[in-house]
Amino acid sequence: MADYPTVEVTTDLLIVGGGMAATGCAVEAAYWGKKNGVKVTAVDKAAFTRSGAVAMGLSAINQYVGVNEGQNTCEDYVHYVRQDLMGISREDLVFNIARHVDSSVHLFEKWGLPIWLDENGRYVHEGRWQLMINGESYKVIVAEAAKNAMDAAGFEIYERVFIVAPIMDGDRIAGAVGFGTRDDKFYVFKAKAVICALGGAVHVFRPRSTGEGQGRSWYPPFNSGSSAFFTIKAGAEMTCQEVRFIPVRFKDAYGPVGAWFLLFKSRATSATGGEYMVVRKEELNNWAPYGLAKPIPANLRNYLGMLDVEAGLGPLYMETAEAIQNIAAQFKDDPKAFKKKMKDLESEAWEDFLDMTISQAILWAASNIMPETSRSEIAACEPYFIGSHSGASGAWVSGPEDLDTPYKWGYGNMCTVKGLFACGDASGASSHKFSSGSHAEGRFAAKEAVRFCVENPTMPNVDAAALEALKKEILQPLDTYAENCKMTTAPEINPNYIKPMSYMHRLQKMMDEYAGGWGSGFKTSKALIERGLELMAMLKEDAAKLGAKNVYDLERCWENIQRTWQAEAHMRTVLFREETRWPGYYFRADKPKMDEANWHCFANCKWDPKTGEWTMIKRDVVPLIP
Ligand code: SFD
Ligand code: AMP
Repeated sequence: MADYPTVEVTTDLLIVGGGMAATGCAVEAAYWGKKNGVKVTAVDKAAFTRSGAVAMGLSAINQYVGVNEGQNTCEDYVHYVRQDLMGISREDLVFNIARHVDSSVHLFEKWGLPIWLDENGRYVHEGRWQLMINGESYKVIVAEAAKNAMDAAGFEIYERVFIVAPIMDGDRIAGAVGFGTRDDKFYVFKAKAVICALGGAVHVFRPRSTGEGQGRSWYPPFNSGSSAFFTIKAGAEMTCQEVRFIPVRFKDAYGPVGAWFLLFKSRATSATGGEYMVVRKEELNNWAPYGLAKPIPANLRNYLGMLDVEAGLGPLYMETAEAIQNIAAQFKDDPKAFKKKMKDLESEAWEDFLDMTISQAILWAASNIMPETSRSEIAACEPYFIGSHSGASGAWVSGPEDLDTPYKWGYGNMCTVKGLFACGDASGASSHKFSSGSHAEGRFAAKEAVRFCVENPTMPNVDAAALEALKKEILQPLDTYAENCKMTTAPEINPNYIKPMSYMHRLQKMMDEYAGGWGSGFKTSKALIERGLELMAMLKEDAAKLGAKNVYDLERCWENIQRTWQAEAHMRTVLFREETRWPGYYFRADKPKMDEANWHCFANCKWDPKTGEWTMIKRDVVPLIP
């Protein structure tokens, strides 16, 4: 076995992940942990200050309810999410996040995040729920607060440790294992409770950006399905694994569109100039009641654009020039004011990208796009798994104790596995939490997890032999490579192992062609998924033959194995749900209609660690409020 010394860390509460949700966990756990004598430890595969989806920054906070300002109520937010997710959401979870999110935003501001203010000192809204920020250092600011809180409480953060898998004591969580990405060590974290906040999954499907554009994606390529893998492997019930998210973005560099649609009130059009949201309005009748209420769900907005593309009316465009001119038009009688407004709008347009998707600004510059004079191409991207944005995949977690909800089996945000909690992208059916809601949910989950530790003070048992076997399995790709790499002159090609890049391409091709990726026009069917699952079984056999040249390769190997489990949960659930509910995300061509009578429910799944069998489960959707 590769010579990796084992480092053992014993703690009470382990937080895995260091993104928006985990930083929320850290500030709250530090406070409650210190107060209650519960030791807290956090682990991130990167560095807290620049890890996860917000690494590059963001230009907006997408969830702010504004309860104090009397702008909205938490009930309004529940209605919004119910509508956007075509009726399928855990309203108890959505409500709980909504009632805590404003305080997270106020903390961000206190910690130094510049939120745009108008001339009356009020937050500038991008849309009803969204606030504009100067957010290039958003993650640094939020991470610093988390690090300070952990530090002040005397708790440790491990950075650059890749978490691979949970460790179990029967059906109770007992910790997690992983390896250092720079120090060639194997880490064993033993804990009474674990919060999983390992982000979403990118590059499960073939991306649009391949070849020279490989690695470019909307969501960060380093979010690779660790949350799904971790919770599935622990035996947790999962939900909404079919509800992937397809963002529509500026083409090829994935620049955000929210500011254009909401702040600049831009239109999106086909090549011939038709506005698909207007031209194809009739189509929305087929998706009633959701198609007929406002705001029109994100997947239906996507779908109308996709119909234009299918009809040969592509490319699609964001009418940036028209939108800018429309806003500046109010100053048309004052040339000086007009010029100034145009300049301001132009810089806001560029800043929107420079705050969060810098490569889009570079691409605009490189391709002579001037937003005030030329329109710019948009396109539906490849699918992503992200429980925090407009998708919904994640673990099935317990609702808050004080709410009247049937979904309660323990502590708030605890999975169906004792002691295992999930939040952010890792928890499902509670979409539209975004960066701020993920942080708020993390705070709530951490408080509950500390309570779990106080009320369940015995340390779980961990079988030493099982741990040693896990270590061997995790380091196996290094051994497989070392034993065989001399057998061919080109070490990339070898009959005895598969390199992680080749493996990833195989996974992505399979998902694209059989599970409705962009290459298949986002369409799939029972027969395609069944064939995909046959190929998946063979891919999983070959996963045991992954070869890693060094620790970086080892990380890539495990990221891809984790993606594979996310992919399998997705295919199984798409197969299970015999209808099309989210056209624009995916289309079951053999079941082209929504079936409210039979499928107005959650489609859950569960993998049994003892038998290796998957079970599919229907769960009722019970509204929290009328
Ligand atoms: O414009 C391991 N998001 C937006 N949210 C907003 O509020 N406003 C926006 O403007 C947003 N937009 C946006 C967004 C994201 C991106 C990438 C773009 C644009 C380009 C969404 C939010 O960012 C998102 O909702 C939250 O960040 C989710 O939080 P969380 O904690 O669930 O995920 P994370 O922040 O990515 O953190 C994951 C962490 O896990 C670590 N990790 N650590 C150890 N071992 C492993 N195996 C690990 N695997 C992952 C990561 O390092 C990271 O720390 S817009 O499009 O709408
Ligand atoms: P995006 O940049 O697409 O992620 O959008 C940012 C925010 O605006 C998210 O909360 C989206 O759900 C919302 N949004 C984007 N476009 C629209 C639209 N056309 N109508 C309503 N909400 C939108």
